[in-house]
Amino acid sequence: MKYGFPNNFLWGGAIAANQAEGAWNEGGKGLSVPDVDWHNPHLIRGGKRDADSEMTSTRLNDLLAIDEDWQFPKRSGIDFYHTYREDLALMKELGLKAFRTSINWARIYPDGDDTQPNEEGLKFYDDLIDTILANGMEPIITLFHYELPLKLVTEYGGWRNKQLIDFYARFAQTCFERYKEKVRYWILINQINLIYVESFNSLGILCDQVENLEEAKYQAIHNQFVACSLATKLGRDIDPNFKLGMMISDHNCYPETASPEDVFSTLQKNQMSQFFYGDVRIRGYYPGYALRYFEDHQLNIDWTEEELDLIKNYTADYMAFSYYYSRMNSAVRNTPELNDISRNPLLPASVWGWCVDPLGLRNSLNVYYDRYQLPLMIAENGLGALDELIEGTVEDDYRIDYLREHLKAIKEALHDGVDVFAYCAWGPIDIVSCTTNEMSKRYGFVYVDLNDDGTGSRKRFKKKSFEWYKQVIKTNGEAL
Ligand code: BGP
Repeated sequence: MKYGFPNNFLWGGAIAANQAEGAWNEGGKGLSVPDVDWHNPHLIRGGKRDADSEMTSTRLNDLLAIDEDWQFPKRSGIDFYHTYREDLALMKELGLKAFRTSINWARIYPDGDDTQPNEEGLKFYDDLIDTILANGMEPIITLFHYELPLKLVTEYGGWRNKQLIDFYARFAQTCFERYKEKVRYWILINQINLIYVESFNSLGILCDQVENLEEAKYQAIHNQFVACSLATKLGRDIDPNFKLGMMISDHNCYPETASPEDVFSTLQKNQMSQFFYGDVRIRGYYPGYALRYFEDHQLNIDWTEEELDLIKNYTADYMAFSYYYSRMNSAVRNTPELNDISRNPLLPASVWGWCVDPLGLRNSLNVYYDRYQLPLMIAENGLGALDELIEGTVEDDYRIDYLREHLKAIKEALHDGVDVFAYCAWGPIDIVSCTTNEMSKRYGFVYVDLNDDGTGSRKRFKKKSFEWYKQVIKTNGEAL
C-alpha cells in the first residue's frame, strides 16, 4: 500500500508576533509581557541568565525603569511589522501552504481591559492576513503567544484573576468576527502546559504577590481552560467552520531505566506535564490523577459548576503541539521541574542541550492519537543553531538533516494510521529566540543579518535549507 503525506497536507512555517514584529510602541500598541522579558541582558545575574527565578514586582519595576536602554531584542524583533510584505513573498517562494503567526493581544486591546479595540492594530492584522492569503498560504492564527497586555499583570495579577477570562473572550471574539471570512485554523493559547517554566510569560504571575505559587499557577491554568472553552463557544456561534485547536509543548519523558519505579514516576510526570492539558481541553474533564495531585499537594482551585460545564461542552477541534526534543526521567533523581532537560546519553544534542530525537516525534504522534483520536498539527519543530553567513548564504546541512529525519518520522506515523494534517517548521525566517532572547539561536530557511547586540544590515539571505524545504513541499514530502 502506498503511504505518504496526504494531498492537502499543510506544509507550513510558524512565528510569533512578539519574536518577530518589533514595533513594540507603534500603532497604538500597549506594553505586553514579552516587552519586559526578564531575560533582559541588563539583568543577567552572575554572568548567566537567571533561568530558575521567577518575576517579582521589584524586578519588573527595575526592568521598566531601564526602559530607555532597552531596544533589543524582543522590542525590535526582525521588524516584521514593517517588512512582512517582503518576508511573506519569500515564504511564497519557499512554497509554504500555511503560515502561522500570533495576533499580539496588546495591539488590539492595548491595556487588556479596554472596552473598544484599537482599530490601528486591527488594520495591521487585516493587511497581514490578506497578504498571507494573497501569497497562497492558509493563515493559522495563535491568539495568545505570551503577548499578555502588561496592565493585566500589574493591575489584575495575571491569569489567576478570573476577570481575564472575559478579557480574553472579548479579544477572541473581536478577532473571530473580524477574520471569519479569512481564517479557519485558530490556536487559542500557545503551549498551554508550560506553567512550570513560565509563570510570568505564560500566566502573568508576579511570584511575590502570591502566597502559594503552585496553587496560583493551577488557578491560572484553570482560568485559561475556561477562557478557551468560552472562546470556543463564541467562535462556534460566529463561524461553525472554524477549527479551534488546543496546543501543548511536547514534554515527553522516557524512563531512565526499566525499573518499575522509573517507569511509573515517568508516567506521572508525563501525566502532569502534558496529558493533563489535553485531557481537560479535549476530553472535557479534570482527570483523577490531577484531582489526586491537587489533594496530595493541598492545592485548592476555585472552580464553579458552570465553568466545569463549559469545559465539558466546548472542547478542542484538533490538537496541536510543538516538538523539539525528548527528555528523560528518573524516580531516584526526580525533579518536578519541567525545565529540567534531562539529557539522554543515548541521543545527540544541540548546542543548547536539546536532544535530537526524531523517533520521539513518531512516538508522541502515536501516543496523542491513541489517546485523543483527533487530527494533529505539528505547530512547531526545528533546530536552533549558530549559523554562519558566508558569501551570502548559510550551508546549514545540520538543519536539513534534523528536519529530514523528523519529516521521515511523521511519514512513518502517517503509515501507523495517525491523522497528521499540518507541519509548521519553527521560525522559517530567523527571529528572536524565545528562551535565550537572542538572535543567534536561529531556526530559519532565511537568514536575517541581525546580531545579538542589534547591529547588522537586517538583510535577508536564503540558506541552503531554503531550496531543500522548497523541494520537499513541491514533491509533497517525496523528496526527503
Ligand atoms: C517554543 C515557543 C516558541 C519558540 C520555540 C523555540 O517553546 O513557542 O516561541 O521560540 O519554543 O524556542 P527558542 O526560541 O527558545 O529556541
